[in-house]
Amino acid sequence: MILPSQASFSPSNGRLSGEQVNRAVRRLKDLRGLFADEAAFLAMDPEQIVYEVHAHDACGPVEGGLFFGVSTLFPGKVGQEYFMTKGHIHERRNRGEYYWGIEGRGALVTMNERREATVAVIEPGSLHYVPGNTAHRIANTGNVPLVVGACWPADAGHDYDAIAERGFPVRIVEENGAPVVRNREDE
Ligand code: S6P
Ligand code: ZN
Repeated sequence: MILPSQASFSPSNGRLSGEQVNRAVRRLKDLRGLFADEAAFLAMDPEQIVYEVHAHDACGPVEGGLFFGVSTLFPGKVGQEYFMTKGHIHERRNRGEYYWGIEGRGALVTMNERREATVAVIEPGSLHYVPGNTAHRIANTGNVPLVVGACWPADAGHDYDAIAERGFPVRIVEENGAPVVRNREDE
């Protein structure tokens, strides 16, 4: 039996299209307080789009279901800090997730429950497993949009508040034209 396709995915640029694709945008104003350089942040256009997430979430948030998404994070910096996603931990803490690089270059930053961080380079073809109980965010360290695919359990949920107060322990910043990892303890 041939089932109707609900969406299509472009392997070259990651574009998701179809009726059951949800699109969300996050603008600079949605990321207030995340970047180190508050003065630089306030000098920028708050309506500027920082990233978009297209998700095929047709099954709804059911146990055993899966969601598929593509995040497009535009290039840019606030001060010396690269544009990044808000970052979250899954509401159902033990839910993991796969990420893979499609286009552009960036960093995947994770933080476990002991506040230990890892940073991995995302590039076309890189594959990343984010275990459960682990907060995650991506940063665009290049000059072109960073396009990243993701697949996660439909009932995972997103908890932004749990990490908002103290944030991640590291920042991804440009130094002498190249990305480096800066420990926030050194700020
Ligand atoms: C969902 C997955 C991604 C992010 C997206 C935006 O579990 O990790 O689809 O939602 O990259 O990031 P954030 O932190 O704004 O949800
Ligand atoms: Zn996630």
